[in-house]
Amino acid sequence: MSTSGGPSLPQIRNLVTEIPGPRSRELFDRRQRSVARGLSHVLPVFVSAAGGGVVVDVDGNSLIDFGSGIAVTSVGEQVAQFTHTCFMVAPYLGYVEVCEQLNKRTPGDHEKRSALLNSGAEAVENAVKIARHATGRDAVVVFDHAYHGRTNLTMAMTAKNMPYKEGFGPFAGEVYRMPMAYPFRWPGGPAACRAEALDVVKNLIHAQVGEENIAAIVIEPIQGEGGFIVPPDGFLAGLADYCRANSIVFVADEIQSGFCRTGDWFACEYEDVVPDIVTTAKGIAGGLPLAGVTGRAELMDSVHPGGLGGTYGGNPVACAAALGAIETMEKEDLAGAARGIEVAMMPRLRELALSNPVIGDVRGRGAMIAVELVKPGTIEPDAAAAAQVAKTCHGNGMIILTCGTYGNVLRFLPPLVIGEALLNEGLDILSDAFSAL
Ligand code: PLZ
Repeated sequence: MSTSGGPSLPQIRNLVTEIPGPRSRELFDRRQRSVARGLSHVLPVFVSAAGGGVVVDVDGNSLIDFGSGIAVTSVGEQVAQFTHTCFMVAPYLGYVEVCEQLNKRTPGDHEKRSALLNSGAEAVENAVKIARHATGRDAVVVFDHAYHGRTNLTMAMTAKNMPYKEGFGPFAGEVYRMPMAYPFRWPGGPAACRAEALDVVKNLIHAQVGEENIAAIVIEPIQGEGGFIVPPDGFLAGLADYCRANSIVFVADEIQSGFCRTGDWFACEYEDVVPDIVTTAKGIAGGLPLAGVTGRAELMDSVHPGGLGGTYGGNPVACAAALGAIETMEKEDLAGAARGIEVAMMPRLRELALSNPVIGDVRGRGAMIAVELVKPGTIEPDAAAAAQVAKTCHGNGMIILTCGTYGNVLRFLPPLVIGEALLNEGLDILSDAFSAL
């Protein structure tokens, strides 16, 4: 297993066991218990190193490589052990281990399977594919202010036209949009939102789509690009119950909110909501492109072998990075660190709101916090003020991002490992920027 790879690997074919060997067969059993059946392999041999023209497996067999992971590793100069085999050509342990971690860490202790992809959008696409395949239904329900990606289907699922959709249609069909439980902008205010939102959504679904036609309801437990919108307690749980009662797959898009960002491993945990499928990306692999779809075993494995895949999905280097990142999150309790960031930031932002009526709402959870800017005394969005504050902060050496359907939300996503001094300095810069408005 510790064979180092790269072009210095002996360029010989050498078979020391049958193919697949006993160690590969053992790992394949483990693969069957964690990875979605829809991903198939050319050869069920687990790779431990590769380089030049050979691939070395976990049993010590050295195979000639005439595949290059489907035409990728053309020059044969892979790093340390190997950069790529393509999981569909020959599996490797890192992929299985990431799936095991996802299965273990995502909400719910039911039997799960995972599949790995390259980007968040691809994960959402696959979640929809799987839900449609498992239910035999077509319709997908999404929400106002949703962001799910930039591919054709995920553009259709994303709410905001400019810049994401303008001029890029026609979009995928069978996507239905419902009002989001957005307390600050709910007609009648936050209390009415809590009381009414779920019923409004259920009634609209019944009238406009029909429960029995819906494969999946897809929602970000805290909406990201749309403005860090936190639905009132009970909304997600009610939606999950409704899905269960109507055999609809409940998909939580945790691509932005997942992996400790909101103070739990996943934002759904805050209310003990257990989704049928969870999509992940971003924080999963410390900057390397990796995304996951994790779901109930019976849903995931409803897909025929070969039905899921992709050349790079679950690339070995990205998997190694993910395993390292997940270990760090656990060891350094980064979920706890995110809760600490909330404790440090929230009181100061609330105080800032008292002296700056342009701040209409302060919201978020953990290290996913935002302020929404409005014309004082109204809920009319003030995108110019948000842009101005962001610009002042940038000029003073601090990166902050805006978001929201109306571009009027300043969002704060500090790294979970940020120190207290730096965090406070950032809040000082922000406060000065509001004073300068
Ligand atoms: N689902 C909830 O937040 C990505 C988009 C940046 P990809 N959000 C950042 C931009 O303007 O392109 C995102 C998300 C949620 C899906 C995605 C899509 O993830 O990895 O960018 O495809």
